[in-house]
Amino acid sequence: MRSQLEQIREQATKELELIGDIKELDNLRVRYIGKKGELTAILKQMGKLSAEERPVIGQLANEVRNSIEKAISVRLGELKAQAVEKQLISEAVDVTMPGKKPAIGKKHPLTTVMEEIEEIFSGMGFDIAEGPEVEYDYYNFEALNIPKNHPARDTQDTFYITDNILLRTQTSPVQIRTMENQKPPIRIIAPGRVYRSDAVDATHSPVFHQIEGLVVDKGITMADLKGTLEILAKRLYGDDVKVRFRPHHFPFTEPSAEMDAMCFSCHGEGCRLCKGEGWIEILGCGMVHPKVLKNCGIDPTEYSGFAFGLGLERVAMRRYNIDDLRLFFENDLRFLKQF
Ligand code: 2U9
Repeated sequence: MRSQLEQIREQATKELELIGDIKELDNLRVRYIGKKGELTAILKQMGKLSAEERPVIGQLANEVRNSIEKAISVRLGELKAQAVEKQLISEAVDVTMPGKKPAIGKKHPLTTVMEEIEEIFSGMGFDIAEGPEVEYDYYNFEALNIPKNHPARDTQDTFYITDNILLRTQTSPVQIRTMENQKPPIRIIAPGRVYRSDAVDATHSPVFHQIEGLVVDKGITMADLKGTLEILAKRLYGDDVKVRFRPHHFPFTEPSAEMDAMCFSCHGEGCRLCKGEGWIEILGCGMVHPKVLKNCGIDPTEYSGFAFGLGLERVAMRRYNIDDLRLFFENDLRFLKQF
């Protein structure tokens, strides 16, 4: 029995050296010192021994068990260290490698200018209102004092879905809807996409963007209109910009006007940029027509208002010196990356 025990110790020690992973190591432990292991099998035969031999062999068996346990734990430590080392090597990061620059997109120039104008009006206490691009004829034309046979329908020809549903030609329907649903005081801008049945060229597109504004309250006058729009011009083009208001006609405003800014390039002398005029047209505006207020259930004898509208593409073209409107919609990265 003594020699059997010695043999187990020798064999286990030899095998341990060959073991390559933790699972194999556990199998070995079960095989030698587990409940059904070789050492236990020998101890079960202790009954056959004499009373003198039993404590001696018992002590030896304990020694063998302890030494195998110790060797297993040493080997386990080695295997764990090896595994960590292997993982460290496989997961090593070469911090000297050049990094990969993430491809971060940019804002479209129209978005940048739109947000800038929204911010100017937010700063003056305006809310931003939105509405559907597919509209009823009533909201796009009729409520705005443009009945079926009005000549303005020619200049604002659009895409019809049915006889009375169309793609909006202006964002004005948003203001009509707001007036229907909200009591004055009203102070909103309506930015968004609009549609017209125009052929594409350097200055026309069947899809473009407008920002319109509406203020309705008691005692609103042309002075409020001029003051507000002059602030817009100064914020967009600098404090020294000079503006003028020229009489005009729109069916939905009375009186109506167009606001020009003195040419930034020639300061009124006349040059290529302003086509010899000395002035550049910025927007259209006017006092909301009493009929339009009435159409929305607002009493024109009690309330008055002003409105304005400007084309976003034209503002952005001036800002970035772009001479072809199509560039905004072609999504050519060589163009877009410049902003
Ligand atoms: C309501 C009442 C009045 C909005 C207005 C203009 C003048 C105007 C054009 C500028 C260039 C359109 O993009 S463009 O082609 N717009 O000149 N727009 S007053 O007047 C309104 C709007 C809503 C209820």
